[in-house]
Amino acid sequence: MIFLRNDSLNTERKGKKMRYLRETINGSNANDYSHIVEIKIFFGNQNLALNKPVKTDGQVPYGTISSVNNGNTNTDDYCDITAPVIIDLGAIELAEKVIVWHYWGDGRKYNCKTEISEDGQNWTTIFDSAVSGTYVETSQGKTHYLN
Ligand SMILES: [Ca+2]
Repeated sequence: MIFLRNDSLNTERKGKKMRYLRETINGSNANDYSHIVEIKIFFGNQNLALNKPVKTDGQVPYGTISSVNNGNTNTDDYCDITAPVIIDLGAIELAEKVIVWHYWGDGRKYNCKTEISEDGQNWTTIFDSAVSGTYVETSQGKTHYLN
């Protein structure tokens, strides 16, 4: 392994190109509801997803869909969805990591899948609880690195 003495020499950053993020939730071990608190998409310290257009083909029985990417990670700032939500960055961007918060107030675990796409047609799965297993929701959210 090579360690560079000067970080400025390391100009090649990791990441993946993406325009869309799709989050699918199928209830939790607490109940059948699918709650999203926040999704952030980072390059460096910039949250590319903040207040970008977000849509769903389903219903939002509780809350407002804008809470998905309004920057507020408080667990009470959630919406309930009946179908996947899609965030549109508006252009293809390089992203280094995605952080997802579902309702985290009581340590529950959601059945969830996170995918990214450049064109909205071809999707790459970056996390699937059916494959990787579920995890306890916390205030820190769940980070998925795009390497
Ligand atoms: Ca929020």
